[in-house]
Amino acid sequence: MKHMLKDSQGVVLLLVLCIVALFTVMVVNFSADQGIDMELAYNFRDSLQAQYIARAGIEAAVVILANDDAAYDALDEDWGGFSDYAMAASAFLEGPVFSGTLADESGKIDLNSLILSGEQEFRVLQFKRLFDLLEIEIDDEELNDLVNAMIDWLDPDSETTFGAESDYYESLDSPYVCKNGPMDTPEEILLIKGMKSEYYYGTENYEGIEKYITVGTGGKINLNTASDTVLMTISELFSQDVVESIKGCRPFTQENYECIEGLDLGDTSDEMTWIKKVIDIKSSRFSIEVNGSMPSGAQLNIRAYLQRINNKPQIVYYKIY
Ligand SMILES: [Ca+2]
Ligand SMILES: [Ca+2]
Repeated sequence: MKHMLKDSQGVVLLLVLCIVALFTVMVVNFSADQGIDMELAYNFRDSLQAQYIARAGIEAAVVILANDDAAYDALDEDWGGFSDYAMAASAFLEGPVFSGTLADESGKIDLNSLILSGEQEFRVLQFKRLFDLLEIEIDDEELNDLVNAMIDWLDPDSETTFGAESDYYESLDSPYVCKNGPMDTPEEILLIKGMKSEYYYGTENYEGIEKYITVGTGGKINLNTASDTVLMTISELFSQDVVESIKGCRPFTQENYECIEGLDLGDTSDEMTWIKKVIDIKSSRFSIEVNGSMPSGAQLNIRAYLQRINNKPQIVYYKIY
């Protein structure tokens, strides 16, 4: 709750103002509509209001990130307290509830980076290490096949390199074409040959990869926000001790990693060159999930991705569900 002590009133006020402003418009409109089927009207009003609450949350996230220092990104900044602000804003609304999360996607593994030239060997190892760390029940051959199919899914050509291209996907009962380009959402991995829903969502025996993967970040890992598991996927050199040291150094506000113990950054090996290339202290992409709900039970969720382009957050993906 440390966020609530720092500039929190301004952010909470922003959220409340966004929501109340939209609410007022809706209430005025519906007061004039008497004489029609009131129950239908109330249902419609509630679901529309839920949508406006959620939309206000997205707008608030954009404003918070527009005012954020883009030089570094860490959870002690305003955006890191978004969930707390949402809770505080709901307290002002007396009935309607607004909740949401704002997360740094650069704390996760970017699937689209799997085919980056010069890095593919390390990217493949990183992806396989994730399955290993989560103790996902998949054998080496199946994991190899999955990686090859992912490479074919992403690469622009239609030549199968031990994976699968459109000729395979078009032969399925519900056929579709191979993407041959970057994925738009991480869930797209579920379309790829060899990927099973249990690997993605997990089972009672193991956790799935869902919360550790992303797309569109460019592949850098933000040391300020990455989970222990994601940090350990970077290299075998990221032992539990190194991970603890990284967490002790947070927040990194400059690209100065000397604080980290147990990692010889002066080493000139390929492994260390890769590590230095992949680690970062900032994010280019954030995800936001918001829910607006009314006392009647009407509710609506919005998921959006915000890409930071020239230091300005822009919505690049938006889905209402
Ligand atoms: Ca920042
Ligand atoms: Ca291809």
